[in-house]
Amino acid sequence: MKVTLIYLDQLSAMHPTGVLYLATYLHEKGFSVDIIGIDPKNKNAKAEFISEIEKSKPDMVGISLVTRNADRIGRITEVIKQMFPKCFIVCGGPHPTVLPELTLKQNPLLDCVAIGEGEIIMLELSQRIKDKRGISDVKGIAFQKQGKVYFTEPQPYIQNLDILPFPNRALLRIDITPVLRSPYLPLPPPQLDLMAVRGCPYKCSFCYSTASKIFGSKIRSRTPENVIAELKLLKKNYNIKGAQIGADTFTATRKWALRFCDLLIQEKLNIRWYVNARIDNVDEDILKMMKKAGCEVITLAIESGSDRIRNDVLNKKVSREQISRAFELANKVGILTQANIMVGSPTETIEDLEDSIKLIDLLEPDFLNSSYSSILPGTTLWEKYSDKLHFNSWSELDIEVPKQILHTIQVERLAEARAYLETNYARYGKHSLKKFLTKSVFRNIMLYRWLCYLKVRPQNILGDIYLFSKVALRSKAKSYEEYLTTRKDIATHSVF
Ligand code: B12
Ligand code: SF4
Repeated sequence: MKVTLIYLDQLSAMHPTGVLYLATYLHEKGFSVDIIGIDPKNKNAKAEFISEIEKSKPDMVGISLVTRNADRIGRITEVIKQMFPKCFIVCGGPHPTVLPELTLKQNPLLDCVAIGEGEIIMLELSQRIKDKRGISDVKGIAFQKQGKVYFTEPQPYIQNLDILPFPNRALLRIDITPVLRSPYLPLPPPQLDLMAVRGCPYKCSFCYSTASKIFGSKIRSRTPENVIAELKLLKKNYNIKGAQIGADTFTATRKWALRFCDLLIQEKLNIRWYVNARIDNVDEDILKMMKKAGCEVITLAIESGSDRIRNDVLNKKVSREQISRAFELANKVGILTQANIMVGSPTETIEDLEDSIKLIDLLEPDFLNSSYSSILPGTTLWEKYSDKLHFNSWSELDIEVPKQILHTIQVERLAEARAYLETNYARYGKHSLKKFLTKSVFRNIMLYRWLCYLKVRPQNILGDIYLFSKVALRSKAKSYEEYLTTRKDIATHSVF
């Protein structure tokens, strides 16, 4: 019995954690598993896919799907069914989880869709297919029969996440060096990411309820011991020096975070790490402990400098005071900060946008991640505003293509605001040189990173310098106002 899992994206920047979890779990349960990555940007993708699937000879295929790739599965299922008419095809991941019925209706060749956490669903489906039994009693799926969609009972979440084996990257059967040395994270290479926690109790309108439909609104953590064991294994297998500890909100369960840091200090693994945390649940003690345990960078999601947009529209529920305090404390303990900011949220005005820029200029984060404020299916924003969006295909709902935002502000103006912020605060931003000269933590992490590169890939140091000269030296303006005066073609008023 052969199961083939398909993931759509470039595999060179980060690994598909969900697919790796599914593949490893099935492999451990005795199934033969293949992973095929399809890079939609590759011109030869179709030919390469045909050759891969030919070699794979699957009895069952599982496709992992985010919304921006949802138009592609029609063609993928056609190829599979033409080559292997008896092959059972299931699709899971964020898109079918939030739009199960529509995914089935738009893709009649799918045998079923999986809703939410996938390990148990995949195992039960594989066992049924292997034993040639029906699937209608498998919990957590939806399927079509004579044009009608049927839902089974929800699949209960796995309560003890420690039962899951660590994602086995060898199953990817590709060279993982580019990921180990990716310039993506501000950490020393080799670096990898792992997922420590599942579930989120918050209700940010641009995300809720997608994340909670996948993993529930209750936080389920692996034990700190189990996460440390995975870090040790990654250290042994890949000699990692940097790690991203994935958790929707690392500090949300304070006791867990403290225990994790404590163990990491005892183990002396010498791994520098990076996490996301919510502004409203960091304090000095926990940040100090994190720093002591090797945390170098923390992402704090501000999303908007306008209180109205941040709290009333995006439902982030964090105050300006909490934001300032969180950045102040991180600076104090010596953890580098990365700010997440979104532009183009529904009802955003020029004044709101300028509030965001002013706040960022005030906080001076060490790194910055900017994006358009996406309205994606399954979210509260989607329920409220999707009828006002103008898009022709799912592929247009990509956070880098501003079709999934309401254009209350000219898109050029939004792009300029992002460019200004990125020019100043992204890793190779204008402020990097100042930070390199004045901030020892920033300097140390860059020097350490270059030291590691010297051993594994010296040409990357030149790459860093090139990026810095390209980004940071591009803008000469001292303030946003001055920056805008250099761009007279940009309208300075809201569209309505
Ligand atoms: C980390 C992350 C990333 C990382 C890495 C992703 C990775 N390692 O796989 C990066 C930065 C690369 C990324 C990129 C993007 N991301 Co992202 N990302 C996340 C985040 C925070 C966690 C994902 C993760 O690793 N989860 C851990 C694993 C274990 O879970 P999982 O992948 O969901 O898989 C489980 C289930 O979904 C299910 N499952 C998944 N696939 C399948 C397939 C089958 C057959 C079955 C049965 C089950 C199944 O079973 C898995 C195990 O339980 C989520 C938010 C969240 N909390 O889920 C957003 C999220 C998945 N991302 C999102 C988006 C929009 C994107 C981008 C499109 C953004 C962009 N334009 O660049 C790209 C798309 C990349 C891609 N092709 O998948 C959205 C998706 C929304 C949607 N409707 O599509 C999410 C849900 C955030 C949000 N709330 O809006 N992302
Ligand atoms: S954005 Fe983060 S905190 Fe907000 S609902 Fe999504 S996962 Fe939870």
